[in-house]
Amino acid sequence: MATTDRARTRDGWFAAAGGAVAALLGAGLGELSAALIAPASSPFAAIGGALIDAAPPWAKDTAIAWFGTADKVALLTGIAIVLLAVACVAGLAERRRPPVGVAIAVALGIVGAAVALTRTDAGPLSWLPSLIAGATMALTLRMLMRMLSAQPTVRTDAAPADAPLDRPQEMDRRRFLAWTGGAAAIGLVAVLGATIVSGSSRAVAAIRAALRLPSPAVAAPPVPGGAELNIPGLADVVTPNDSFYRIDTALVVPQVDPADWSLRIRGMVQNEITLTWDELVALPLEEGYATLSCVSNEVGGTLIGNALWLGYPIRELLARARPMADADMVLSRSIDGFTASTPLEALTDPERWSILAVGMNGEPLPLEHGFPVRMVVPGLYGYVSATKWVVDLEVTRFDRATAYWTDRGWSERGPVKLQSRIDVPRPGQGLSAGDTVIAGVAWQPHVGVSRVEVQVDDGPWEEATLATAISYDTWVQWSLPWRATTGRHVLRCRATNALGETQTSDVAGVVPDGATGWHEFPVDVF
Ligand SMILES: Nc1nc2c(c(=O)[nH]1)N[C@H]1C(S)=C(S)[C@@H](COP(=O)(O)O)O[C@H]1N2
Ligand SMILES: [Mo]
Repeated sequence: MATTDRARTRDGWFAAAGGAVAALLGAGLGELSAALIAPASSPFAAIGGALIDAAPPWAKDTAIAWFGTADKVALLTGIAIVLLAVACVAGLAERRRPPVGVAIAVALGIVGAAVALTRTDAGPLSWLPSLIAGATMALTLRMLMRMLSAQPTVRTDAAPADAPLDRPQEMDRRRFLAWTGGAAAIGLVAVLGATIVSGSSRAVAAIRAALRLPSPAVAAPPVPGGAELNIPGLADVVTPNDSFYRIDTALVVPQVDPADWSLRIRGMVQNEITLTWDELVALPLEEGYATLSCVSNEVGGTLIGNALWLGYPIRELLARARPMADADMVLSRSIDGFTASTPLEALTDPERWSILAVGMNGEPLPLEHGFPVRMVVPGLYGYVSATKWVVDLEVTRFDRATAYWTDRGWSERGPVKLQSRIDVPRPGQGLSAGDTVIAGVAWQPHVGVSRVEVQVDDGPWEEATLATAISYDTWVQWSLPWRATTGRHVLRCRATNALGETQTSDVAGVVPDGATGWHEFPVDVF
């Protein structure tokens, strides 16, 4: 009896493993065919993208809070785990009650295909990879489970408990294991192949690497000598591209060849415009520093960076397009369907350096920062202004159109709030008593910062020394010497902007239009 039971549990494990392997093979061939057809049609990317778009705002915040910029890896891992669990269930079901497992596999394929069809960046064949994945999984499952149930596991004759299993049955198990192993190997090779092939959409990376941007007609003045305080642990005043925060809804970074890129300016305009890459870079480009920040940046958070951008003022293009008098918004659209609503006046204002950017810190935009063209609008959070891979500007009205995040509970307008952050010392860091320094950054792009004050415990607010700001469009570093005494101390800071307004102590979360409150935390001095 014991042997029969053992054989039954063992076959249960085999069935679950067979399900998992069938799913691996299906997913592998699905991803591989997607890589060959179009990266955006990857079943994983389509489902992940749909989940991102459907996620309520709190889910987005939690994902960013838990995983930071690894939120996409976490999401894909989550999808893989769920798929694996469903696959194991499908394996068990197919062994017990065929063709239930096959039906589950087919259903997975159909769901994937349906989701892929709804993606805005879907090509005409976007449904195919998911169906290939589902069909492969179904066929593999059927074949493997047939081998597994070729012989009844529960023998009706009363065989002695320790009798060896029948030869033919053992043969079937061996065959099952061999085929399962083979399918797993092919699945892994397919996944590997998909990674390599989709990497060959590195074609665009190669195009970017070979690209030479024109020199600016209007160069940025050099960074003032006193702008970088060079304090270890303090954020660099100019953020290098590879450490610049990245936030977007794109699971697969859009691959846009500049030769195929064009921008349409349309909607409530008297003169619709189409601009190609060659036309854009032939215009007199301007260079300047601007600080970009995310509305999801918590007080003290790091979803902010400052870069040297190269671009062309959007106001010049809008002047050519001639917006109608009653238009008040520009809905910018990315090639992957993301949209942002920017007040028209922020883009036409001669005082605001709103640009179509092509360069970042002396290079073409990195792919994940919007290559070949993105928007940058100093003073507005990224979600209402900084559209990456931008291909369309629709002049419209706030009461006629809403943007991606507005549809998900965020404010339709997002001016950047006055903020300051302590970088040195770190929260919770242990310090030795004596002379040290408190340092950080403060910002309200397009307005500018005039003062930063620091308070230790309940002591007086002390004015920090501001570094030289690069411009009112950038953040500014600050520092204050501190004679640290033994014990636990709470540090806090607050900024005052160029208009004389002091940063509010009122605590607000990031939804719907950006966090407020003072950055404060304890440090232990020994
Ligand atoms: N196409 C596209 N552009 C986008 C987004 C996006 O999801 N898709 N996110 C916006 C948000 S919320 C921010 S904060 C900035 C971030 O730009 P970065 O990733 O270059 O730092 O991009 C903006 N542009
Ligand atoms: Mo953002």
